[in-house]
Amino acid sequence: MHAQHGPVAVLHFDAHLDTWDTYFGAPTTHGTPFRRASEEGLIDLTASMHVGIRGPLYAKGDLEDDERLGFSIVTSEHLEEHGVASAIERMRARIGDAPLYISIDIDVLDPAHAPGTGTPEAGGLTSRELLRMLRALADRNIVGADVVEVAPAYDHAQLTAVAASHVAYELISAMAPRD
Ligand SMILES: [Mn+2]
Repeated sequence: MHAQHGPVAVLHFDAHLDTWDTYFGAPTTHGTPFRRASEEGLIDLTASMHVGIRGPLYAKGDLEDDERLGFSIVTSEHLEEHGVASAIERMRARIGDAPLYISIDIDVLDPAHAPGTGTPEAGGLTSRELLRMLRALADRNIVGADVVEVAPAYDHAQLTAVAASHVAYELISAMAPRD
């Protein structure tokens, strides 16, 4: 993405920051990708954002590091207190017209909506809230996207599969108007 577009705004939906330096002692894991990307200069430090954060912090400096690495945060609590419209307003203001990469960890959803994932966290978004936010981004300059952390072995009644497939569908639809 960077090779084609330069530094991209990363809009990261997740319960967790994923900007840790190491995770279980390893520098390249599913808890560290955005620190590595920021260190490599791949991310637009003025336009990136996490949404749905509520997971554990491991060190006092986690939030300061995260801000230095280029992210602002819409927490799960902010969503409850101020609603989806406020979150959308903050996202759109932060992203502007930067080339946008959307990364969705399915654990951003509450385990009631997506139980099939490796590190579930209570108190998350509903699938309705997530889909509405994605639809509100269709006029942004989306250059790429991913949906990660779906673990079918932990799924029940295909709840997670249904949520993740609709999320992917919305992402593709949001990108469709571009040529
Ligand atoms: Mn996560």
